[in-house]
Amino acid sequence: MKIAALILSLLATPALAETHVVQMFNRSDNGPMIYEPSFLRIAPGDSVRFVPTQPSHNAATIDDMIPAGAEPFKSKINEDFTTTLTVPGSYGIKCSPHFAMGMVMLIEVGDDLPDTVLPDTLSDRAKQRFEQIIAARPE
Ligand SMILES: [Cu+2]
Repeated sequence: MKIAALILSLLATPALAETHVVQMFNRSDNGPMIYEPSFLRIAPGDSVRFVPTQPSHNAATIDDMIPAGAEPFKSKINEDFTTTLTVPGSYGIKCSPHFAMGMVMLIEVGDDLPDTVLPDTLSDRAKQRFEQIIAARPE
């Protein structure tokens, strides 16, 4: 009986931090200049790896779209880049050369976050894309 309880407690141990893969495309089945997936909900301490599946993209945090206390980041064009997100909240991610064309994605770190606020500085295309992403995300 004691052994069974021990095994159960081991099984209940939280999973190790995960790495979530995001691919960057000039065009995917879902459209041009796009991150696949364009939405992630991850646990604090998980990592996100941005893979340049097609060339000429990067991943950078958008000013005013990262949680207070989180560290901004910006990968190099065509870099295979991994970052670990520890501060809970919503992170807006942009491709620097294609931001105005709406190449953005949203990462939610943690659960039960307040609504994402879209800054006025977004281009119309980026704003539209975020609105689509937010509308399509799971509860
Ligand atoms: Cu791009």
